[in-house]
This record gives sequence, C-alpha cells and structure tokens, in this order.
Amino acid sequence: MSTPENSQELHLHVDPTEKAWIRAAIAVLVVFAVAVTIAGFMLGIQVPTEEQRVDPQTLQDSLPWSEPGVRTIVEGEKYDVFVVAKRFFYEPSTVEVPVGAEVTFYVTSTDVQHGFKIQDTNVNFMAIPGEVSKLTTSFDEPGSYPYICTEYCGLGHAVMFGTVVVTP
Ligand SMILES: [Cu+2]
Repeated sequence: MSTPENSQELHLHVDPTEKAWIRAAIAVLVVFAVAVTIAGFMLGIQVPTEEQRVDPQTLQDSLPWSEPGVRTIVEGEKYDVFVVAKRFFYEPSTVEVPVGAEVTFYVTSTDVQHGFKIQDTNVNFMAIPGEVSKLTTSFDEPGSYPYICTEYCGLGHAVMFGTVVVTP
C-alpha cells in the first residue's frame, strides 16, 4: 500500500547544483572517450608496449639482436628495425627505409635506461634494459630524421643519436 510518505522515500532528492555537476562530469568523460578514440584510431597515436622480456647480459649473443638493423618484411612496404641503445650510441647508427613504408621499431638497452625519440614523428619511448619497446610508424616525407636519447644516461648522453634516412 502506498502512502504519501512511502512514495516520497522512492524519490532520491538531488540538489539542482549537484545534478549540474554530475552532468558536467559525464560530459567530460564523453569528451575524453571521443578524444582517445580519435587519437588512437584516426591520428594513429599509440602507447609504446612492452613487446617481450630479454636478458641484457646475453642479448647480443643471438639473432635478431646480434645483428641489429633493418629487416625487410615486404619490399617497399613493411620493415622491422631492431635498435640496441648503449652508453653512448645506438646500434645501428643509421637506419634506411623507403618513404611511406610501415616501419616497426624494436628497441632495447644493454646497460642503463635510455630514450628513443625520432624527430618530427610521434615515436618517443624509453629503452629499458631487459625489455623490448615496440612502436610502428611510417614516414610521409623523404629526408633525414635524427633519433636521440631523451633519458639522461651519463656523460655522453648529449652525443647519443642516430639517423633514420627515408629514401624516396
Ligand atoms: Cu641518454
């Protein structure tokens, strides 16, 4: 049986100001979800992933890390690039890939934490001993794209760089 008191209990009273803030919070969440979706699927922004774990002590005893560099998966279209970061250089120091190709970088370190940032691209991640970082990109314009260390790794940090040469 419903009495006026009972029916009042069923309606939760929310202050109009609080309602407005709840709506604003939901709107912000929707905006963030849309922004993340656009960034991830339309602008191709990726979060660097930990591809695999490796032993930095024995890393360069076997392939692919014993011969870091470019691997052609599909000529002119798809390439893998293996880069080893060390105090204070990268192996290899020059990487050559054709314009427009899908290039996946695998980067790790054998000593301390380094960075790997390719200028004028959204490739920017850490190279951590024991972990392989992976990111895929492509280059729309031919030219030279320096990659630099972005994590302070010691006295030679400032001279730690390499170059991606993008050929037409
Ligand atoms: Cu460094």
